[in-house]
Amino acid sequence: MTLGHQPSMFDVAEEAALTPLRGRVRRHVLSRGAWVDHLPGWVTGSDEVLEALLGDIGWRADRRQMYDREVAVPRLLRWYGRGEVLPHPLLAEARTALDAHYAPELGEPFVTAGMCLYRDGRDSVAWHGDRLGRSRTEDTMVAIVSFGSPRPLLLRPVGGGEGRRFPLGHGDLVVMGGSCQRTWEHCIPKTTRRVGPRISVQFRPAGVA
Ligand SMILES: O=C(O)CCC(=O)C(=O)O
Repeated sequence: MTLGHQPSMFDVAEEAALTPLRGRVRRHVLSRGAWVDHLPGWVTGSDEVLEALLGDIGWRADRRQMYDREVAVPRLLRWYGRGEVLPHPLLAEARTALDAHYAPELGEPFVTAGMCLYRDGRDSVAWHGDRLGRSRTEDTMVAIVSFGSPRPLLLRPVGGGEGRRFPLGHGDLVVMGGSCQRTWEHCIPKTTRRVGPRISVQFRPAGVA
């Protein structure tokens, strides 16, 4: 992968490491049983994780049907199922830490890791909720760790209402929980600003997609 990436001037730690979650994650309560937890800078030394993810890890370009034509999905995708070895050890540590922190509330472990590569500002994901699996009918959590160029995650209530905006920078954590996938929608909008690559790593419980 030959995407231009400038090492961060702010994240000078050499080895990737996690900072504590307890007492530092801030919960933002949304409406109708939805919430978002946010922890900027959860991972330090994120450059080495980004470098690994920008390597040849099997990114694929997807296509989808849009009315009568097939169009390219504007981002690259890589899906890690249960038991698949993740491309950097920090990611396995992150999943373990998320399990330890959220298990009492979630009641089950995070199992899959979906990854999206936004190559530049033209890549995006449109408004949606993750409602293909159990999340269509059940409360759940989707934990996202972001690497690379900052991009905002926007949220809005289904059916209209005031939205929310969470900036997602290098090493930041955001967790969408409760009814968020059913009662709210989220997106990563395109931008005309010159931005470098961003990779989103999404941890989900089994059967949530
Ligand atoms: O890029 C992100 O952090 C969000 C990705 C997302 O919403 C999805 O893949 O369903």
